Amino acid sequence: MFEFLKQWWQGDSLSEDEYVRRRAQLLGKAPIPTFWLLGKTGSGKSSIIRYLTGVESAEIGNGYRPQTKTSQRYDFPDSKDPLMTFLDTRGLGEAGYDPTEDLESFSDSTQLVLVTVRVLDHALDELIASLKTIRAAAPERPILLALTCLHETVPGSDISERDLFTSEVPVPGELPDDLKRSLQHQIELFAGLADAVVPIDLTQPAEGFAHPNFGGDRLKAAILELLPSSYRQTLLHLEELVSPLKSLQQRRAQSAILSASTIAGTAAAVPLPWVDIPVVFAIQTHLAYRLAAIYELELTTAQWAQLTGVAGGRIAVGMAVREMLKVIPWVGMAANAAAAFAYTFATGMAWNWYFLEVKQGHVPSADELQKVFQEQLSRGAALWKETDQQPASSEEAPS
Ligand SMILES: Nc1nc2c(ncn2[C@@H]2O[C@H](COP(=O)(O)OP(=O)(O)OP(=O)(O)O)[C@@H](O)[C@H]2O)c(=O)[nH]1
Ligand SMILES: [Mg+2]
Repeated sequence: MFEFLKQWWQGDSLSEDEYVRRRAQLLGKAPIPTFWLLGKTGSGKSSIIRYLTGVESAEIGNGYRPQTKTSQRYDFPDSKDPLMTFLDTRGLGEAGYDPTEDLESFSDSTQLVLVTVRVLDHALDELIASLKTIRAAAPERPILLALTCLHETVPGSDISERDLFTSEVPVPGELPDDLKRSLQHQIELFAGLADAVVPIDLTQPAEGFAHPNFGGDRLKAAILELLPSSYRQTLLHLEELVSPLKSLQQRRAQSAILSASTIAGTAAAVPLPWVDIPVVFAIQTHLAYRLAAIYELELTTAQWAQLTGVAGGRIAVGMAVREMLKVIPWVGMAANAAAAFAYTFATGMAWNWYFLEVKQGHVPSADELQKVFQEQLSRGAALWKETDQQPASSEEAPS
């Protein structure tokens, strides 16, 4: 029966094969940030992934997939609905890391290189040489240097008690002399290679430092500052997504919604208006199935009809455009992308709400569902506007 409904809902717009093909294509173009992590073993790459995603190191380890001889890939939260990708380059520091193969396989798809260096590490010739090659290949791609393990320069004291660092003052005068000297040395070494330098100390809570995620906020702010604006979306809303208050199901549902909305936005970012409507609908249909599966729900025909009737793409496209123009005041290509993003977001959020209600034994009415959809449409439009128009600043960074 599901197959029948699916066909009815999709009409003859896209075959399953065609959808899979188009989605893969779009995924390649979608603004899903990809970070290239470069650093010697033990320099803090995994610690940064753990901090940014909230996922435990062991789980990250299991989620790695080999990418090239020297690098592995980690998709957050998973490769099904990726919101962020990390390429973790290993083998640095062992003689003869050659970034050529890594450059060939992912140079075009990474927006930011994140270099990790222990502040006391002075054997960096090889890293610097690789970094020069990487910079020469794409001088416009930003490179962020994270100087890690700060406390090793001042054994016995806790510099995380007060954060004196700012983006303007990378080496504050009040720091202990040894730390100042080490920082100064690394900053000079990477001059011209790093676009920003962020000193951090991501320690384990058991180590007993006042702030185990010392410098984490500054790291996030620097990443937001350097990323192309269209890629900031996920990062800005990550805190909400990984909120420990939410159940695993809800977090998976949220990331499925955000990921589908981002891909839908990409599908619509084409010069002709609404040229990719079929693919946007197909993305939404698949999102509905994905959400139902996440909540382990079987939909009845009546529920399905109600859902698609309210938030469904089958209602005239013209109406959707009119709705969108009320909340999004601009036209053209960006408006298409914004509309598809917000529309998919609202659809997903309305379904998400519906499934949660059903789980709790309450089947919402069409009016209630419509109300949630409208609210989420404004929210989706606001999310897009926020990332599209505002330059990132440290105040905006999620804390
Ligand atoms: N104190 C402190 N410890 C850190 C910091 N960054 C990493 N560590 C610790 O150093 C060890 C290695 O860190 P990882 O994040 O696993 O290093 P990595 O770069 O992923 O290392 P490989 O996976 O071997 O390439 C771990 O025990 C971390 O807890 C930091 O900034 N401060
Ligand atoms: Mg690691």
